[in-house]
Amino acid sequence: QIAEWGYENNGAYKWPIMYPTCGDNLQSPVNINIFLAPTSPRLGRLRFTGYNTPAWLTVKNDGHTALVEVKSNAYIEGGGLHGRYKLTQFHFHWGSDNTRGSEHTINGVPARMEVHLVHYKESLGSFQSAQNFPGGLTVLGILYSGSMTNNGAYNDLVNKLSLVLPPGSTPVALQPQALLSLFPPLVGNYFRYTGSLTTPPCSQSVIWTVFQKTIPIANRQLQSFRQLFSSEKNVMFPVRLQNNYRPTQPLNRRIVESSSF
Ligand code: SG7
Ligand code: ZN
Repeated sequence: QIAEWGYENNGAYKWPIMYPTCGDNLQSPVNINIFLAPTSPRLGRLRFTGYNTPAWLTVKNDGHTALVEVKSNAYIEGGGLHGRYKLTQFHFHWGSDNTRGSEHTINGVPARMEVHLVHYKESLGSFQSAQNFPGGLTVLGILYSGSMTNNGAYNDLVNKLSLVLPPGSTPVALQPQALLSLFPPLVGNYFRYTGSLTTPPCSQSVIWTVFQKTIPIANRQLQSFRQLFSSEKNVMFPVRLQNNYRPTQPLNRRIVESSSF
């Protein structure tokens, strides 16, 4: 029987055995040293279409993350990207406590959660075909920071997580919501590098954009993510889905650049 990939028991270190690309040299996530990131004149503002009007969203627990599928049309272009990219889903990586959880780290420091907005190049037709082309995918990453008060934009999502606690549960509709209300840092400065999916098969097809500003989130809201169950099982007990982040990977010859506007 083929064991499924996961995060438990240093899971990420075993991925290259079954998924050789995970051992390749353009992998994600990475640490971003903001003092070493040169500003690139190529990296102007990203342009967003359909991010400001209410989007149809559903949330599910896929066993590895809380996955929000986007049923409305939302696109990005500009910001050094070639062509237009369509948003298909966003999902989260979080920790068991506030000292860890994000995949990217800034100056060596992890954040408590990170969201990934997954886009594929529209001209390649579908996510499936785009994921095998260099630059076929572009993922926007935003980190979260602590807050004493609830982030109201997340109330509906957080409440509905309680309806998808088991892995593989049916998707639940969210109230239609403007994406920019969930992700205000999207309009700001960002870092850019070339990398991969952070889960198997670790395809090296992703142009990564990580934003400088964070999104505030209250501890009790984060706790709702930590209540979900993982698709990984110990012999007898279901395990909570926590620390579903991959450790940072070597940059090798890559340079993380900074936007300029
Ligand atoms: C999460 O991260 C899911 C995956 C995603 C993976 O496990 O969101 O999504 C699906 C549909 O399985 O994998 C192929 C893909 O998008 C990796 O995405 S990430 O690099 O942005 N973390
Ligand atoms: Zn991700």
